[in-house]
Amino acid sequence: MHRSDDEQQTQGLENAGRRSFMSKTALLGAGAVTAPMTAAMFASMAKANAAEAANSPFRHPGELDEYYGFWSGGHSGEVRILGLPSMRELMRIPVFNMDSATGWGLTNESKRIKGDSAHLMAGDSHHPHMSMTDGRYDGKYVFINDKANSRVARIRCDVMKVDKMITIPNVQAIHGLRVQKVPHTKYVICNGEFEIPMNNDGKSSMEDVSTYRSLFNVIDAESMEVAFQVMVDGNLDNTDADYDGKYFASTCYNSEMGMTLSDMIASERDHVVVFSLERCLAALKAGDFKTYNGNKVPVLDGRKGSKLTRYIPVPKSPHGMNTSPNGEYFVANGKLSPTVSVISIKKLDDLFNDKIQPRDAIVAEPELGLGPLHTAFDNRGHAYTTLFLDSQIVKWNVEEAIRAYQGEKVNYIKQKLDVHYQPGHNHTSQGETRDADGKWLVSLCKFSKDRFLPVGPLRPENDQLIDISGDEMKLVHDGPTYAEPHDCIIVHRSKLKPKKLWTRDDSIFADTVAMAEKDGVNLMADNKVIRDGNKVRVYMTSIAPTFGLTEFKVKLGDEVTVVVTNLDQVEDVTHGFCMTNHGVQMEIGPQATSSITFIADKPGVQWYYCNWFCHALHMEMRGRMLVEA
Ligand code: K7E
Ligand code: RUQ
Ligand code: CUA
Repeated sequence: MHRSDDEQQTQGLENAGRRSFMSKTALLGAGAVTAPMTAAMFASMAKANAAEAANSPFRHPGELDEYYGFWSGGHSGEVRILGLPSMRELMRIPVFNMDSATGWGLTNESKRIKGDSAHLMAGDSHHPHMSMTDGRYDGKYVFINDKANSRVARIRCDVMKVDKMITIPNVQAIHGLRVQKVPHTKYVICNGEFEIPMNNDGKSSMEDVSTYRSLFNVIDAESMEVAFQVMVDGNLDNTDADYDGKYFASTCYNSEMGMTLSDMIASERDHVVVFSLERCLAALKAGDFKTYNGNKVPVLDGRKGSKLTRYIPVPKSPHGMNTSPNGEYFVANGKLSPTVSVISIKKLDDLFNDKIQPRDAIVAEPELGLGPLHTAFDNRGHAYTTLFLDSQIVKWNVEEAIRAYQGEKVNYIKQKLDVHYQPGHNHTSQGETRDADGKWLVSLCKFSKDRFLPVGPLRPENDQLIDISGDEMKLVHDGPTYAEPHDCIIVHRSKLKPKKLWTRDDSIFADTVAMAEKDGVNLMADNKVIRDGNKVRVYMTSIAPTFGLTEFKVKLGDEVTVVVTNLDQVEDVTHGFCMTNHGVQMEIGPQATSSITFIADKPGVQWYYCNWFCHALHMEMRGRMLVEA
């Protein structure tokens, strides 16, 4: 599947392209023009340079990026923030993983947020998507799924930390996730991928596969509770929402309900399920639902023949689902078929009112190449589809594909660009919103093979940046990344206003503040040890380069909770708290409170220290826990 045949030649060409690109930019920077030129030559060159400079991937030291990228960390379980177009990694947000730098998964605050899954330290994040208002990013939240443990988490973009996480009942493996785009993100939608018996209690038959179901999940974005689920035929893969606030669509790759690979790909067609939000809400209101597995989540019946859904047959095993930013089309990507299926959203009212047949909603099925997985869009009517097997991005014109489907002779394919190698998702700058701007495309390639220095059998992936602002796609940057960015979004920096300091009323540590109040402790001033049976609560402040307590005493076997409040008001002065030899570490941001609980199971002197570099005397920022045997 690797393109070893012509790869050397391809790489040579690209290196040449890249060199000339850099030298041109360098020339522009130096302002040097060596050969005499006519005014016309100069004007045309200046224009070309200006266009290139306007979309340059280079950011010089101290220059800020134009976009935030939110990257899934795949089975690392995290989310990463990149700056684009430099592709510099700016931050990591621990989500479903455990993180020793910040104490995510260890602190009491993170355990409360993780709730019933506080004990899980692993995850598989795929699809980060930002909340929207009227089809545009609103900078409030980023939602992400955990395929491994069937969870959904919410990142608060003012502090870039997770503030809610839920485990979805009645399903296994949450895969595709998107948000309602219009009128605003009231709901987050996501797919249960692996079909399971309803109920899955080990008492109902596990042999009779006909009882297995997948559910579509609709989550309230504010409360982060499951509003309702919809039972479907077949499993579900990826999903997206329209720009009218009416429909959601999901791909299904195993309509056969096969339990083995060969069974799963047996039939020639699978389908796209379209959900009517209005009809689902009406059924919910009418009490037209059942519950399963002993929980109260309402499950609507959206199987074939239901008025809540429509099933549109498409070539077998579709994967990605992408809505065009003009709100006209759902595009289902063929994966095993070389085609994508373009569904006209305008025709869905007629489909739901039984005025047309399901296949009548398809307005184009262009043949693009081998292994189409995901499609992104610019603001000029083009679509960009990843071809996993061909290791290419194909740029095509949507309206021309529709004309070709109607029988007109038109070549809708504009360009195929080699990428390195095997791309899954791709994403354009703001391309899943009305603000699609057609400037950048990122191709998330699963393999990097010969593109970087070898680092052992496990290789990085390759996130490639492509300039799509001109007529031709140009590859401008190779970005090695750690396992495994499935998906990303590219958000203009004007949409986000992150805080520089924490505010004391933050909900993330509100419960810890309440605990201190109950103990009569003023977190902003007091340094106190409170004993409550064999539970000891140690409250201390921090201000560079000292902790408010340089020693405290406990008894062997005590359960110790250390609560640190960082009084520093200086931007960027984060402290840490690490108890040596206890696996205890956490971050305390400026003006934040963090807490961590552990058993004092080692007698004698136990040093604690600050593990976030904060001051010239950072090494001296430490104290002793004296543990009496
Ligand atoms: Cu295509 Cu999980 Cu979005 Cu991977 S999925 S690539
Ligand atoms: S997946 S694009 Cu390899 Cu998890 Cu598919
Ligand atoms: Cu405080 Cu380092």
